[in-house]
Amino acid sequence: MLTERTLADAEVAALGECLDEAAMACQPVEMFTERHPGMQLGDAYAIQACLRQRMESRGTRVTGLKMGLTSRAKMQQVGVAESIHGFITDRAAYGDGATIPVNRFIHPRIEAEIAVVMARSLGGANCTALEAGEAVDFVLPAIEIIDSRYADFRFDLLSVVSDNTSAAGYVLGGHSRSLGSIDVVTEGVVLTCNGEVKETGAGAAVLGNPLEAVALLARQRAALGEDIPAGSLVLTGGITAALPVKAGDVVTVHYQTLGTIRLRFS
Ligand code: OOG
Ligand code: MG
Repeated sequence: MLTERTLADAEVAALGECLDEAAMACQPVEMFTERHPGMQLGDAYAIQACLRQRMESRGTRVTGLKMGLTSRAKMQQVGVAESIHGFITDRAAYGDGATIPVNRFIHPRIEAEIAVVMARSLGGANCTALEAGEAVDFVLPAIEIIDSRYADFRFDLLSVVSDNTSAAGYVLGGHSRSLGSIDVVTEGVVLTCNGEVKETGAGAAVLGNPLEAVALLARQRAALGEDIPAGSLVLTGGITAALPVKAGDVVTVHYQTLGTIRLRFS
């Protein structure tokens, strides 16, 4: 249940503050679920909402939403087998071809993702992939930069939801395409680092169809009394395992029809 809660508001606020400060200081914190054994998924989403309020109060604008742990490769990599969602912001957006200092993060990893922009709002407890497709304006290739605020990138379901699903940055690039002109299920992706192929996959890795991830996002938002607003950018989740990056790395993600995104880390 996404709304079930046991923590007091003051505890939720304190945990939100702890994660917010960890991200700003680039200092990892210990996972806190052991200290709150009765904590529920609703508490974790409440801590995430608190983080969002703190960022918005500093002038950060939410640009969209992201799904996480929507592919088997991702679930196996972090040992959490449930799809989750978080939010993304204007301060975390980088341009294609950017050079990004790794010292802005604790232990960054990159992910190849298919992104969509919503033409209209989408909601509903029974939202389907078909309805999701009808609400999509266009499709874009994306790289997400994730950076867990927990030591050693180790967490459980409630910790990672609280930590805004490790969201830390994103890059859009390539070409935008209408849904009718691309098959997001068979869209292939090749991720390279320093000229070496590191990961390969296809859109189908994401819940069988990235539009299933958009529909699941709508259902999860509905459970929280929210929708996916019109105009939102939605990252549908990493297709392959995430790749850790270090200073000096040059990474590219080639999409079969959506084009290529390049990044350098310094
Ligand atoms: C959680 C975030 C997962 C994705 O695309 O699966 C995520 C993590 O792996 O740290 O963004
Ligand atoms: Mg991701």
